Amino acid sequence: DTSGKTITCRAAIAWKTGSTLAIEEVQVDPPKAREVRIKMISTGICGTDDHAVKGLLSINFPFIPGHEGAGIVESIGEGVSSVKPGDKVLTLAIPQCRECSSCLHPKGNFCEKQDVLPSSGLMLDKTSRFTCKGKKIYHSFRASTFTEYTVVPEIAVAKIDAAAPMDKVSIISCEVPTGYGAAVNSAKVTRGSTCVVFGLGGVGSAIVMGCKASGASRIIGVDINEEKFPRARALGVTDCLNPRNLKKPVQQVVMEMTRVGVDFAFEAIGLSDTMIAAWDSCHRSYGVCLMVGVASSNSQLSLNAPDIISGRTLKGVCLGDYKTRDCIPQLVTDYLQNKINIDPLITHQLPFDQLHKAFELYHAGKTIRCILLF
Ligand code: COD
Ligand code: ZN
Repeated sequence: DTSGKTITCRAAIAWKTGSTLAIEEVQVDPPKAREVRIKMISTGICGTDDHAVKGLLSINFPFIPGHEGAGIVESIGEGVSSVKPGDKVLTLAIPQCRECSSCLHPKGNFCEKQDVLPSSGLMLDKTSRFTCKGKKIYHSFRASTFTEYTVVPEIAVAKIDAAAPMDKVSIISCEVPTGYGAAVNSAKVTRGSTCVVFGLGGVGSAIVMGCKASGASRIIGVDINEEKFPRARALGVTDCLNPRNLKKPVQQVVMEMTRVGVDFAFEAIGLSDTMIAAWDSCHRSYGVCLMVGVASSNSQLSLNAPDIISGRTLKGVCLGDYKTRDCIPQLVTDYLQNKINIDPLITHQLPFDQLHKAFELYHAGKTIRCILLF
């Protein structure tokens, strides 16, 4: 029985900005009050983790990356009531405290207890549960899933169906709600509509799935990596555009293709230029532009101000606007009941110790999602 004891296990540490991850032996403290220690079973590699490791987000080093995780509760701290040891759970990059302004609002999901923007890398009591070679190691995004064991606040844990296949459902912790949810829940894509999706990586592919499931009749996919096109077409993309092979700005091409602009535009890259292109691709009166990509810290977005009056909607969205603990477990159940199929989003599965190979495949643009298995 490990409960109440420090666990020594393997974890990946980002020691400093831009350095490659190192798999190290770490000490994981027992969970304090209202915290949960989880034995990780699988974790996805999300674009946001790569951004974080490269130092593009405001985050403290050294830290243990990863936020898209599925695991089993190993032990719980005092006062934890929503999960117990042995439960299957997902980690949540955006918690749901059920007490703050966002949680109490009918629409809000960006809980005040989140630790993404900015990221302190600390638990709610402002301390860390990880040590390596005597040094304090920071957490990331209330999760840190590139480790055999992690500690997270209870408000950042979603209990899921006991029948969930744990080697796959980790992507329902982030990629699926972020992408699919942006289309079906935030934008509420309408039947017969025209959509454009900038970025056909993991999140963009999940957006395409959501547009297709909502009955969009035309889905334009934009990516600079044409290797992403066949898979995107299989998910429902009807037209593929590579901005690097166009003679005109991509938004102008989208305008010409649709004559009036799209009903729904999604940005899933995290760059200001593609955010502006998405905005400019929208119908100027009723178009809706959803910003899904996480941009680098301190980057700015500059839009033509007079144009805004025409009626378009610009909306940021995180995790599909889902109140995470309330809604994410249902996505797992929907998957088990064949209402959504996440399988096409998973292109690779590798053992945790092949983390470097997984990042190489990601950087080479070969993956939609690579899941690491513990
Ligand atoms: N033009 C067109 N396509 C581009 C460009 C460009 N200039 N640059 C890159 N791309 C393509 C790449 O070829 C790739 O196919 C795709 O964009 C990006 O996909 P991935 O697979 O690298 O990244 P994802 O899909 O895993 O991650 C998406 C984001 C990178 C947008 C990332 O910001 C993110 O994870 N957003 C989710 C935000 C969220 O809500 N997270 C929850 C809290 S962390
Ligand atoms: Zn909250």
